[in-house]
Amino acid sequence: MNATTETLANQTLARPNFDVDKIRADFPILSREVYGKPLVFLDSAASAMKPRQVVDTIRDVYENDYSNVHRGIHYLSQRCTDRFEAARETVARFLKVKDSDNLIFTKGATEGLNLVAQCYARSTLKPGDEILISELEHHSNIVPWQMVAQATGAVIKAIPILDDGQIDLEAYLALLNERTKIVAITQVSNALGTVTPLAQMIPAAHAVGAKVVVDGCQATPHMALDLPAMDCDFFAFSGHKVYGPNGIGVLYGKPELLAAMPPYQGGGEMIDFVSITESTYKDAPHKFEAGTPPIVEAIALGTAIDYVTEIGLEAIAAHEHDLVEYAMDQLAQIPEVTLHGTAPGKASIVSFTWKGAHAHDVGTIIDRAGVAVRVGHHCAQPLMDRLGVASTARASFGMYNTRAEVDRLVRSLDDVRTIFA
Ligand code: C6P
Repeated sequence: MNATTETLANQTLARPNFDVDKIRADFPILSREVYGKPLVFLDSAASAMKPRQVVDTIRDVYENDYSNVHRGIHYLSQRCTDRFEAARETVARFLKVKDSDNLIFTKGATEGLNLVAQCYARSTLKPGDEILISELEHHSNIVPWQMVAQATGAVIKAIPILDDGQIDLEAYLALLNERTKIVAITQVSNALGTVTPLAQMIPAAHAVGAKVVVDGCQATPHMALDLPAMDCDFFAFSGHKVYGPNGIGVLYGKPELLAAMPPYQGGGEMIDFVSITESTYKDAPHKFEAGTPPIVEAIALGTAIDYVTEIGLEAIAAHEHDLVEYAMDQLAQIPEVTLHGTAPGKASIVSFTWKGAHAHDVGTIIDRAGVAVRVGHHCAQPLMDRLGVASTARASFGMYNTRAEVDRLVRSLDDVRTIFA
């Protein structure tokens, strides 16, 4: 590291109301050591750590208010139902969705995307209809569409990317036609951090009559969202990436689409009336929430959202943007490193390979220095093919990371150089 970058590393960023030390104090796990070294956790894109407030909510519900929801007339059932539905309202405010009935609790983004594929696409697509998905997609936004295409005779087409990891907008616009029925697109690439140009993509899809399914998994922790302004038809995310528990996620759908969609799971609490041979269903969201839902997880997701909202998504985005820029600058100075994904305005993720070393070796070596990154294909094999690599090392930042931790990452790579020299 040269003198200039060292000075930069020690700068305290002028962000009123954003106190990274105070935030870190809420995440006890960040103070632990691994292999006798202080942990540097750079794997929040896989799953973010949980603040004490979220853990406290989980304990509080189980110790004080726990019961099944929507089923009981007794005090605790009503109390727990109120907290569960209050969490849905919190998610609605977070996404700026007016009516929380348009929000379905799922177990994560994967379930949300599969729900759209099975309940919406499967009953509406015809042979020859086209589904557009981008080369950036996570497998959760690829495989469900393949399953639907196989079942309906629809055809999947890829929206190409440019070499820096941006969507090739021109190619996308050229792909759209009257056969395009679904555009399924991530808002932020989990492997590269690219932010996709939804403001241009969504109106263009609507202009040919297609519905747009947004995978918001990597966006919700990093940027303020306004779904009505975005005008997507469906939007899915996972609670565990936005500092909430795992086992809970949310699917948003436009009301007219949810109303027309059949449920894909039957069971308790999604029905109005059941006889031995047939049933009628409740309205959304309940018709898509068969069985006992992840009650405590949903309530604690509400706490996680309150937590990030209090800090402010704009402040979080600015802090993480600084970390990404700083990390990209530092890593670009290392001759053995190739950065993958250099699109402007990237969110929170830096992917790289090391000349002559497999990403798994890089990850294993720096892990011994206490630095946790994800290595592999990041559940984005078509993207790896497009980049011409088998795998990358990925550092992903949360609001609790610091420039000093980026420096630890960079220093830990000296060990890779030593071993592979
Ligand atoms: N990506 C990562 O390390 P689930 O597993 O349902 O919570 O989320 C799936 C998913 C869908 N879309 C995107 C863009 C994602 O990043 C993920 C999860 C993690 O990148 C784990 S594979």
